[in-house]
Amino acid sequence: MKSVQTLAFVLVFATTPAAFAAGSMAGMDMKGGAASQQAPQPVAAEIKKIDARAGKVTLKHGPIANLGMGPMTMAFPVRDRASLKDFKEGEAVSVTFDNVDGTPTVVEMRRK
Ligand SMILES: [Cu+2]
Repeated sequence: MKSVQTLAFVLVFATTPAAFAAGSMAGMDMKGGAASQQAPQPVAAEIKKIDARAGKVTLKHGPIANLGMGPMTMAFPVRDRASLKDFKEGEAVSVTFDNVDGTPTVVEMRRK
């Protein structure tokens, strides 16, 4: 019985290393903040500028609860930079953000 429980414990962590690492990073960055407990949710945004070469997009975004960030216009690195060719400046999008290596990053972007 004991070995079965140990195996289950190992499997849970072995199958979710990225999610686990991201969660602990967010917790370090925002100690005591309730925001760090929240899973990333899509946020409404408008594309202001695309820099495909740098893999960055400037977004006018609404509040990003999981990053504890209010509404503003700023540039973000994009995890899947090749996806930037599918978008144009001025488009309304729905964007999911997360901390990647401590940097707020676009992890998913969809046209509205
Ligand atoms: Cu911001």
